[in-house]
Amino acid sequence: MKRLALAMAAAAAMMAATPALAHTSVRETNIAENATLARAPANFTIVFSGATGLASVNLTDAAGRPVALNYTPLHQMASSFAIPLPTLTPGAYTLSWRTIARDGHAMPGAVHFTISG
Ligand SMILES: [Cu+2]
Repeated sequence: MKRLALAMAAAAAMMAATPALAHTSVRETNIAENATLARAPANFTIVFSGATGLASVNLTDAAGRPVALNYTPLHQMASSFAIPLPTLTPGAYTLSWRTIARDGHAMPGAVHFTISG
């Protein structure tokens, strides 16, 4: 068991060290990290460096409570996505997402922002 655990740790380390050729990175979002906005834009837009699968998008408030989003992940890869945002009351929010790269790896990302009202 110990040998297996070591082998798995070594494999994980090798995968982590592999250049992320198959992965896309976030090129642009219309909400910058730590932005303070008077009100939320109609859509959260996110552009990746290449086609990727957007598996999930979640919005939570300052207390960590989920805020419902009217967004159904596409079943196809794309390099940009627009997620409709509801009207948001003043406060701090976190938008988080998970992309699935062509090689199947999940890549999380998030932006934190504040609605000043
Ligand atoms: Cu990968």
